[in-house]
Amino acid sequence: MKIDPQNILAGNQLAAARLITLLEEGEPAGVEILKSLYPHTGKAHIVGITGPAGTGKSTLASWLISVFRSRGTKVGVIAVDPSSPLSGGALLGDRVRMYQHESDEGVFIRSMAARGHLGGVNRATREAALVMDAMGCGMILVETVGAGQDEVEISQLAHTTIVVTISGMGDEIQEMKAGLLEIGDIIVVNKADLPGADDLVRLHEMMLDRRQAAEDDWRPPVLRTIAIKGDGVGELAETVLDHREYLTNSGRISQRSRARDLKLFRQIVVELLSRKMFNLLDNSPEFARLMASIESRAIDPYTAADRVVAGLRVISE
Ligand SMILES: Nc1nc2c(ncn2[C@@H]2O[C@H](COP(=O)(O)OP(=O)(O)OP(=O)(O)O)[C@@H](O)[C@H]2O)c(=O)[nH]1
Ligand SMILES: [Mg+2]
Repeated sequence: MKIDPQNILAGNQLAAARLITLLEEGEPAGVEILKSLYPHTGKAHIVGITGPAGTGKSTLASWLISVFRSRGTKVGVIAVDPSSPLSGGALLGDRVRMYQHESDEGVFIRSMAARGHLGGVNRATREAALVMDAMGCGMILVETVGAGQDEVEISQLAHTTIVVTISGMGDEIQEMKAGLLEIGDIIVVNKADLPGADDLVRLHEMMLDRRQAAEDDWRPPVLRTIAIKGDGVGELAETVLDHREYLTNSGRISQRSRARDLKLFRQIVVELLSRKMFNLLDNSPEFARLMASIESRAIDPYTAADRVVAGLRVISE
């Protein structure tokens, strides 16, 4: 079915959902539409919400949606690999609240599979964010589970990264070593109704103290929330807006956006190159011989790959 880019610009959710599916499937038709939408993007503020599993990211996201909606902002939500068995496949933990959002034309929710990609934030995620941006979503929330490797990627996509932690996870120190805190523009200690929250806040502050930073740098605020009750979520939303203002005033917002676009560009180049290369290689008798040699163990895959790469100029058109 044909997708009219005008419908997406007008905020049509069905058209947007179809386009995101095309993009996920890597359909060239999707990319053509995205090209025409691109000039209308660049206005959304992208907020990453990351942290270990079960810390309350979805519950917080749900509240943020409510707060931003009450200000009349259109909100897009991307849940990368929603894993919580609690949500039973629904996107956000609190199904009742989500249900309310789902009937709200100003909220567009999409879940996406990380597809084994280490980063949890793959090209399709970036593209979904572009589609939501073109739809007029002023805020885009991207929820990912921070498992230790993917923090950097979410922080490259997002303008503002919220790191959600809870006390009593046992491996708190481990998590900080892994760099989760490093990427947070805002650190949240959620489940502050449970014991140990104050200690964790102090621990986070201590880690931040040790971080060498320039005078005018943004020091990530450490906020306490009780997401199940909505405590502290208003302040969290305010802090997101403060951070956006800081980024705008310091000129860092364009830096982050540029870095994001360059990252996407590099991903696209890699994908296009590898597709093109394998198209060419599949028709190459030399490549077929190398594959046969690997199968018969006449050559090791490393040496074979070296030969392919060394011969690359041969296949350049
Ligand atoms: N006691 C307490 N429980 C909370 C709080 N916030 C969330 N929860 C509960 O924690 C559980 C996980 O919440 P989610 O919002 O699904 O957490 P999540 O980080 O999105 O989980 P994943 O997406 O699976 O990583 C749910 O049972 C929530 O009701 C809180 O402030 N206090
Ligand atoms: Mg979740």
